[in-house]
Amino acid sequence: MDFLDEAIITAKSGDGGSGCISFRREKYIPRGGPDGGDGGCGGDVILRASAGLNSLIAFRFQKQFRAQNGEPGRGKNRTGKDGDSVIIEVPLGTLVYDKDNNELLADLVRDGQEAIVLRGGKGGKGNQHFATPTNRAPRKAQSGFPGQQKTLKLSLKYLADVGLIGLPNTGKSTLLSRLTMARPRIDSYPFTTLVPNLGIMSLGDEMNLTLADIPGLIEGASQGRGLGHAFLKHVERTKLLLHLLDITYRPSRDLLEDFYMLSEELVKYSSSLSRRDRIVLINKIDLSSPEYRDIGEVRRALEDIGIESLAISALTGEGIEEVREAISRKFFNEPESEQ
Ligand SMILES: Nc1nc2c(ncn2[C@@H]2O[C@H](COP(=O)(O)OP(=O)(O)OP(=O)(O)O)[C@@H](O)[C@H]2O)c(=O)[nH]1
Ligand SMILES: [Mg+2]
Repeated sequence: MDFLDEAIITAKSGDGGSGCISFRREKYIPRGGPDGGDGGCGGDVILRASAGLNSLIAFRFQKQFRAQNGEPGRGKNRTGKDGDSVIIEVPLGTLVYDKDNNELLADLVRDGQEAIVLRGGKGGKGNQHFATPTNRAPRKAQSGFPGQQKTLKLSLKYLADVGLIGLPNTGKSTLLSRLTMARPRIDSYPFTTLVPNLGIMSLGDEMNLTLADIPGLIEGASQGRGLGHAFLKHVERTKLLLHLLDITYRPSRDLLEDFYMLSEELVKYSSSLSRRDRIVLINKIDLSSPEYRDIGEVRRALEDIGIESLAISALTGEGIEEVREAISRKFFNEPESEQ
């Protein structure tokens, strides 16, 4: 599976080059003064967010990064060359922690955003700096300062505007492919989606929203059942959740029960996520039949608890325009809710 959202790497910034001890030697100047240049600075370790990446998979293979050391200073007051920094590209939404103390070092959210997580050591001073009236020929220079080394924990948490959640097989991936250009795998068995998918939904001029489709959740996900709730973190930074209910799913049971069951799993995961703005989408209405619960009734019950719902068919496209409008309203028309 070419997806990974947690990785541990080690990184070291470059050591500074040492300062130089040297004296001027020129024709006709018998005893030249000190001219030892400074050492170059060691390179930094820089993390840079790149919109072209969507997984930390590269770090399964490469786990060690090292910036270049600075070069030593030289005679004639020449400063040593600075070491090259190492730039580590990560997907947008990558959080960088110091693994040893769990301190958050950076949260990279914009394309091209950079964070220097380890600074290179400074170069040592050459003997040109140590001349004094009483010691005009100092045989002394500083050695370079060492770089730093850290074990870093990278944790990817997608930055999506809208998250798609629901039990397995409810049609989340089908809906993502309806609303965006993404073409995730869709199949008639549960747990088709094993890793999150992202898609961009265009709402006219320059108004794009990112949608995240995550693997299906089941009762007990918070205790690790099914694929567990490990992927819920990828919808944690969304503003809106689309919660899919499948009218054909477990027809002997109650659609509302499915709704409450998954809501309960959200509460167990994070209370702030469980309070996130949510629209319920009752999917697969093209298969409506009297054996399934009356959709109108379900919608009224949801309305009673203040939850907006829509009846749709992700397969035929019925109701999809209303979904777009509802999403668009949440993002572009509604005044900010005071949460
Ligand atoms: N009849 C009908 N079938 C649908 C509809 N939406 C999705 N399906 C079918 O339901 C099955 C599951 O769809 P997916 O989109 O893979 O569902 P999912 O929620 O992403 O499933 P997981 O990734 O396994 O959690 C597929 O066979 C789809 O073709 C719909 O509106 N009507
Ligand atoms: Mg899916």
